[in-house]
Amino acid sequence: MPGVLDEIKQAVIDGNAGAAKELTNKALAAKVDALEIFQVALIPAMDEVGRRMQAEEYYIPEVLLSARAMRTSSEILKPLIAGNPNMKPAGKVVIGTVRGDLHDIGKNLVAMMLEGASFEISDLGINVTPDQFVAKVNEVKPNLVALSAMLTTTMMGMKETIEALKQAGVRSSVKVMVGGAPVNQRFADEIGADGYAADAATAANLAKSLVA
Ligand code: B1M
Repeated sequence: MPGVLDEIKQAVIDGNAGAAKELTNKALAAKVDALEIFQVALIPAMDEVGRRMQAEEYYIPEVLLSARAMRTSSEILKPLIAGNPNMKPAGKVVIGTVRGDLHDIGKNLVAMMLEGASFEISDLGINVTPDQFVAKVNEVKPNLVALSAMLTTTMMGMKETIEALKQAGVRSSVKVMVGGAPVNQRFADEIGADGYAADAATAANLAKSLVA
């Protein structure tokens, strides 16, 4: 049923959560497989949103609307997909804004793009201490730890978190990705991160390549 899948994809790209919900239910009523909706409509839609963001055709409001539409549809699909052996998440990610830092808009965008790229997300929120990152890593055994910072005064929290992961003996079992306005590739290299992304769309692509 390619027509309705194209329509769902377009609804997500357009950021139309109402249409995404209605069309997802319509597709399910027509016996379209939930996994197929995910793989053929939702993931390609978020890929396109990422492309538009990088091309500066989409800005934050459009991305937030698309992410909300994607979530509306994926909340309907997730219970139907759970247990399907073909539904492999791209990987698990523990994400958070580092200690002392209360900014979360960019971090949330990154989390949404990663979710759109079919990563399983554990979002620790803001003001996350190195110990909290370590505890979550021990609990969920992620492939990737994603650290966000928006202040020059908090970016060293990324280094401290990497050190804490080393101390806890789990650094080699995860990749660490960093980002946020004051962060750049040089800083990422200096603190021993595995990757740096300048924006949410790049972060999703980087995450895919880091866990590949
Ligand atoms: Co604050 N703030 N703020 N602030 N704030 C900035 C960051 C600042 C640049 C403003 C300024 O002075 N021009 C400045 C930092 C200066 C510096 O350190 N160099 C600043 C300051 C100083 C402060 C306070 C200290 C102000 C005060 O109290 N005196 C205070 C600190 C509080 C704290 O954290 N302890 C503070 C507080 C706040 C609010 C709470 C009021 C609010 C945050 C609300 C919230 O997040 N829920 C706020 C806001 C909104 C901003 C600005 C205006 C906007 C930030 C934002 O959300 N941008 C910001 C100025 C600005 O940027 N114009 C500013 C939109 C967002 C989508 O972009 O976060 O950059 P961004 O995320 C991008 C990329 O950076 C990247 O992808 C995202 C999407 O493309 N990215 C990643 C982010 N994380 C990533 C992780 C990755 C990869 C990419 O991988 C893991």
